[in-house]
Amino acid sequence: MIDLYTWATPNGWKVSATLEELGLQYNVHPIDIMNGAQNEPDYVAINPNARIPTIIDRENDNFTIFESGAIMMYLAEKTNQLIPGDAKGRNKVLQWLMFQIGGLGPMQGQANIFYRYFPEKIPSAIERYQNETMRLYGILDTHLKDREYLVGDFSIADIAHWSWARIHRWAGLEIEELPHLKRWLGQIEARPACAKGAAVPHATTYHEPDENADEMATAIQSIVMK
Ligand SMILES: N[C@@H](CCC(=O)N[C@@H](CS)C(=O)NCC(=O)O)C(=O)O
Repeated sequence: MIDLYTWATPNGWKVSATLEELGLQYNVHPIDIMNGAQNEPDYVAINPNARIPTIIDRENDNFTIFESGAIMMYLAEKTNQLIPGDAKGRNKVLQWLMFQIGGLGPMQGQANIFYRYFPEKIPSAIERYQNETMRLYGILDTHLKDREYLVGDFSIADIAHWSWARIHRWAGLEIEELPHLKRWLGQIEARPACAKGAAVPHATTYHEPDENADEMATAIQSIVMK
């Protein structure tokens, strides 16, 4: 059994969707980041960065892992699924996974911050991070032009990018002009396991901001400004 410590955000979905796709049994421990649960000493003891997600693999000497990408790699390697069996294929998945961890995640995260949460609206900061996120979406779109998935069969690289790109509207971005990205997003959204993972620990409306968006943004603002 695996213990998953998470909250309803893209980095959390990366792991819950991976667990669902792999059909692994797991217990969910919600870490309410809006109320500072990530900073509690018991949690920081398992995640020194005080961020979600974290897992503990009870079947492997309580092996504890923080950083969503490292967790995804561990789960894929544990099961030999969602990652190719050959060295080059594995490295290709790692390349796209790293591209998400070092590129899309941080850039879209900052676009969210300046577009949604920052109390002062700074047009140049919003533009910078929205433009950079769109540039990265464009790279994914071009790559997906001749491919169903990022690397061969569906893999953890797809789950990682989908978890972020699915909430492009939360960053104020539309992808109508990126047809391959749009097609791929729709394909993954339609996978029952991914949809289930994206509702852990509870469903959200980040992907389709509604009339509650301002209220959600104000609540999140408090953790961003700390
Ligand atoms: N590099 C980390 C980033 C994790 C991260 O930033 N998690 C966010 C939610 S998406 C969080 O816990 N935020 C709480 C806070 O900012 O205090 C990973 O990929 O696991």
